[in-house]
Amino acid sequence: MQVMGVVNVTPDSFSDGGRYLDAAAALAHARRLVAEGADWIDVGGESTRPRAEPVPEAEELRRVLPVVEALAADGVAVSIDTRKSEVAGAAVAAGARMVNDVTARLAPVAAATGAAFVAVHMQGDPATMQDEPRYDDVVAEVRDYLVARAEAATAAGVPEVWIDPGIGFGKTLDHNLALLAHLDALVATGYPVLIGTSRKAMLGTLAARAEPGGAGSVPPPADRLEGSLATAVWAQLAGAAMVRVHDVAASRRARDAVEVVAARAA
Ligand code: HH2
Repeated sequence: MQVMGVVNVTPDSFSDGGRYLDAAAALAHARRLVAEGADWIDVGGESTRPRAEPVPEAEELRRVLPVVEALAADGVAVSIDTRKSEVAGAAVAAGARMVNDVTARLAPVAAATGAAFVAVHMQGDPATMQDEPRYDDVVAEVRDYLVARAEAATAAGVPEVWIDPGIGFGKTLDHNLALLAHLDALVATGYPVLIGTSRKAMLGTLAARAEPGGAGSVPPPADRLEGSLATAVWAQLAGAAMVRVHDVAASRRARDAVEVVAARAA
């Protein structure tokens, strides 16, 4: 399983907003994640957290392009996390090799440029997605949607298509847990599966519940490492091909430890 390190060049991302807004700080952080063992760096210039403010295209380009360009020049495998085709296209021209799109609509950019493409499932959009998410059968609906997007992307000429159930994107805790519990349904599609649980709200809720008496306080995003690692290892054991994480060193060590045991079991 590969590890993708998150670099948010944003003022408002839910866990690290504002820390790497300046290109030099973002680049230094990305290089640290590479040194810690990240296989990919996912660069984003617009938060997709619930109720995030949309970012104008010129501003998003200004945030991400210098970071993408410098990392690509280092030989780093860079993914661009965007919902805008112009940003995806410019980032690939600057050296990004993967388009990570939570709207699952940017396959044409990947097809035209030869980049890999991640189709992510999201119900609604970030402005409203957590208001009242509903599914009859969340696992089947997410799987069928992702397979349809992946087939369309392949038919359009995308050379490498990934699928991602979009943990927290228009999903309740129960929906997220059902998707994690049945990751095998996504793995069985044959498309490589990417999972992003790192520091997300569901882990804060679970951590609070796990305190004695079930009445703990919700830890802030940076204090959700245990849940992030546990769910990354869960995804690894279920056959996920990559996890998208903020804490690369710890995730990579956990991944490696599982691989050592798995090799012994083989
Ligand atoms: N989650 C976030 C952003 N991009 N991309 C994929 N493929 N899968 C995910 O689960 C995913 C994603 C949200 O996390 P983060 O980037 O840390 O926060 P924000 O959107 O607030 O910048």
